[in-house]
Amino acid sequence: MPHTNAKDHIDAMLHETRVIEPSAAFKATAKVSRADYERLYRQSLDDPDQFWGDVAAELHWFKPWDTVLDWQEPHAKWFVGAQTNVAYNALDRQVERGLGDKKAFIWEGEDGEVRTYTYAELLREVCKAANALEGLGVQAGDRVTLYMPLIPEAAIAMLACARIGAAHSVVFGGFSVSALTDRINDAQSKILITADAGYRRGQPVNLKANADEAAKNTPNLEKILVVRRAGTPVEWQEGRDVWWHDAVGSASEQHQAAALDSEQPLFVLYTSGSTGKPKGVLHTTGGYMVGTYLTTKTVFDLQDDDIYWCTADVGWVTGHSYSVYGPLLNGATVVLYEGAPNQPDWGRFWDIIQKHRVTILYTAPTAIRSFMRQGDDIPAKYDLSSLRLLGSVGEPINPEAWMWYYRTIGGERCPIVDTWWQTETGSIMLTTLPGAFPSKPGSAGLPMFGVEPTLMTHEGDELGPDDGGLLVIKRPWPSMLRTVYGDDERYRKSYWGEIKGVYFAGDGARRDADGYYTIVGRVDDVLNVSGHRLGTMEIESALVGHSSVAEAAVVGKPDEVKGECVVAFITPQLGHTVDAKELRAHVSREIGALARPDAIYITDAMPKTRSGKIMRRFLRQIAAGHDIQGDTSTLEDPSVLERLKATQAV
Ligand code: 6R9
Repeated sequence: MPHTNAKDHIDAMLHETRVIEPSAAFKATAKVSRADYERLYRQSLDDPDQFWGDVAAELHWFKPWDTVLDWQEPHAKWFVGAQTNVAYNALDRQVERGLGDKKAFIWEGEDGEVRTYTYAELLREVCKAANALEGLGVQAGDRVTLYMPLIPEAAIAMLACARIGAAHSVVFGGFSVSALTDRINDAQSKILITADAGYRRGQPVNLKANADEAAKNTPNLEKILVVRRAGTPVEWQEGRDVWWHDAVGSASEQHQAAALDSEQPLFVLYTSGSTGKPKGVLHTTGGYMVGTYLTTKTVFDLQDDDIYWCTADVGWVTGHSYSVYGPLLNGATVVLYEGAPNQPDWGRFWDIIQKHRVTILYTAPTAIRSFMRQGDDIPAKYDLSSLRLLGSVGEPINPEAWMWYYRTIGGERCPIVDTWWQTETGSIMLTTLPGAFPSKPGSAGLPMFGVEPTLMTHEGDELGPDDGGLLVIKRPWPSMLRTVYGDDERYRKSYWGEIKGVYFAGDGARRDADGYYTIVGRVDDVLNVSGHRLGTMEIESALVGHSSVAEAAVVGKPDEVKGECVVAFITPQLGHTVDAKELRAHVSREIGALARPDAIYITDAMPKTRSGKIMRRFLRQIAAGHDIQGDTSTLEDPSVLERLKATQAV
């Protein structure tokens, strides 16, 4: 069963009995009432064609669909035969319905610079960027890699790709050269879009220098389009490198959005799995558009005058679905913030909320716990009265952090939506719609429209309430991943092959008598560090790639702020000494700083079974400082455990 959270943490969630009702005022204007939810949810399961057809009809299609769903397990096609364009729906449609002068983006740089774009302005920029990309030879069906800071050009580039039918592959700006290289090669991108540098905690991060390094080992890459963000010096390769302000700056403002097949790939986004290298999760056009449109509208109860802020970087799926596509498809005003939450100090988020009169805040538990540690007097200095709804995503939120968020940030006035979903699901799967249901701190809640979850054993037996089990989804939904890019076999095996006939999410969960799901954590070898997914295998293979390391085992350890942190056990190569500092730098180079081990145990032997398998469950106990529990008799040499317990981590 789930091992990723401390036992007390799970206990706290399972014994949490508080029920927090939305206020009468919130309910009065809410988009979806409890009765609406019950009726629509029923319809979404009983008559999915009607339900999804009605939702899709709120958007623009160049050609209508012949069939809503074609399901040949495990492959789904949604809105079969239809043609549409996500960027057209996000921009042109909004201008056509009179929202041209409404603010689409309010962007704030870490250095305090503010830029705003109306829908009409954003449409113009996206048209120019689409023309520029076509001028560089990008065609429908190509992949374009983005390696960018959270600047408006990142969203503009994504939308420009969507407009011409090229799939974007956004690589988080914190990933290393080697991670970038692998992702460019896996997607076979011919074009990379980057910036000279982005800002992180006041320091420029030289993205272009990393891009130059990656370009040495990416034979298919032809062009690098570079946004000037920081004004830092860059190396330049004539013929290959192109400035954004030249190519986009001189491009025409007229561009006709391509009428794309509903199943045209929209983006690839790499995420960690339990085995091997990261998987390129592939999402397509029509279904993803409908899923993010509906969930943004209902979960965030979007009203015309909301100022909506999702703090996720576009390098993660939350940034795709809820900083860019979902809110723009709904014509919302979206705040984007480039930098760190503690720059220049821990009041930065509250300052942004006060300044821009943010009404909806969507952020991660790890951020909430960091703020909580800084004390209540920091948020108390700011006017947070504009807020009316709060959201949480990325990892389980402990009830203590939930209550702090509710009281200190939300002033006991704002409902909290705890949203469970994944890169693979594309949009929110479980939550409590804010005006329809009470929340229970720590529990994600109920299924969204069209989502049919249950709990199962590994053998595929369904479990009743209060039995912890594996969270699965029993039928396809529009925004689900279509495949793993270039590896359909891996798609079949990882998602629809683990348990026959259902989608296996990789999470363990419980369900209470009201049908609320509480997620207790991953059941596979995936860690969740500050809301970011990392495969233990990925980190292990980075570690053994270092000349001083013979063998490595990586486990997660509960962490008060990050949720989980990385702990590595290392046996050195004969005749080598392990330098922990160097090893951490090595992992940063191989994957990125977020994968750097917090603690490293250097040992002469690992606890192994007689067949040579490392027993990670004992390593987790040691990392957490717990007593050894469980049967140690299968170990080849039980004394290894005693020696490990006496070892100091470095
Ligand atoms: C959206 C996103 C997915 C994994 C998922 C689960 C964890 C996400 C959660 C949550 C408990 C929530 N997770 N939201 N756990 N409560 N509200 O985070 O996607 O990066 O792919 O991570 O994150 O373990 O399986 P992704």
